[in-house]
Amino acid sequence: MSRIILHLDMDAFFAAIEQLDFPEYRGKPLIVGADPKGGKGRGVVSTCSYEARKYGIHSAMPISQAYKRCPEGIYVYPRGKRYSEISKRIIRLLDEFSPDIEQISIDEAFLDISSTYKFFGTPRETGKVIKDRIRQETGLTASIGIAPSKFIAKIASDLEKPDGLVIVEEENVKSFLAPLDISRMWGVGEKTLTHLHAMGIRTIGDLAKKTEKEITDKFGKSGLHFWQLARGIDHRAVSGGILAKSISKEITFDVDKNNEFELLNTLLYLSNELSREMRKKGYRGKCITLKIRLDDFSTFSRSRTYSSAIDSSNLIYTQIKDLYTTFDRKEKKVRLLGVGLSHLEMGENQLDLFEKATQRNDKIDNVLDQVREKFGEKSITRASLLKADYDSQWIRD
Ligand code: TTP
Ligand code: MG
Repeated sequence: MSRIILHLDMDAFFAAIEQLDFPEYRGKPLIVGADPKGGKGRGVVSTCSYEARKYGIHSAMPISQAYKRCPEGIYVYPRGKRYSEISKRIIRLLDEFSPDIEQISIDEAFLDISSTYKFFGTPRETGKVIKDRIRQETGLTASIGIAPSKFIAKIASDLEKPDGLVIVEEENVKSFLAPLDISRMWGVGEKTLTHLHAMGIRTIGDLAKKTEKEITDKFGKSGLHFWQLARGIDHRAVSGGILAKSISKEITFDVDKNNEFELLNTLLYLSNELSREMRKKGYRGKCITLKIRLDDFSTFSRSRTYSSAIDSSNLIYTQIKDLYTTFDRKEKKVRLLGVGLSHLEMGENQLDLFEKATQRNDKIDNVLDQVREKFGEKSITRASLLKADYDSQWIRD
């Protein structure tokens, strides 16, 4: 018997919550993200209301560009705590519809409803009940896709956004996928798109028609997974449960530190540790946070949100170093340093297939992990870490 997988994704999640809490924002172009500072602001758009999308604004766009497109828009900072609170309520509610649930980001989850939909009628009726319950309990709209696999359910939930409900029956899988633009596939970024277009592949159907050899010759083995998805083959199970909110590592020094080299080295170590735990648990995160406590106990955190989720230690360290160097501690000594990732995702690596640099980072990290697991913590480490011996000071978790 075929499976029935439901994918749910909230509509304009952060922006919809702002419009819910502040009625004066409703019906207006609302942008959640960095301060635009009259067009000179740095940072990016987290998300925006559907009214703002009409101006061509989208997640991860530089905030200065968003401002150019819509100076009359309302710009607000994200309120992470509030979004997590609502996310939790939604996930708790979904739990009533199936024991097999997999949360993949703050506003997205898969449910295997194969054996539970009958309690609510048909799969379509189940989708409707879930949408109604979410609206009643939170005042927000969700879009849902229901299909025989995760891949198709995820595409389906996106097709009629906002407030969508799309059902794909087993017998319609091929005809459903064939005409869809290839850019709708998970993991296809801009560079991959160029390669696919060069091969004459514009739709998912075009990709499905290629032979296995054509795909492996061009993309290597990693291309096979995408080729199979295009042919409607996807046996991945809904698993993993409910997502952690954030993962962080921090240390309090025995003696307050002032030396830049030591502080940066500590951040490198923490980035490594964080990356290792993320990869062990299969998490990636979009929002990176630096925590710093000074010798007078004043505590600061500095965060940035990125367009794609990361887990590699090199990427984490590069970003954290940037946050650290732009923080002015006014010559005060440092008592504590912490590195954290939030806006976590699970499951598929959604980065572009051709982002070679990223893949190389991942590979190096995996080798480090394996050697450490086998021979212990001190067996392998980055050259700069060997220069300092901090072991007694590490506080794990
Ligand atoms: P999405 O589900 O990708 O976007 P969305 O819910 O705002 O809009 P849509 O109706 O198209 O689903 O992401 C969920 C939330 O995650 C989003 O509201 C804000 C946050 N986010 C970022 O902070 N940065 C990003 O680059 C993206 C894509 C999302
Ligand atoms: Mg969403």
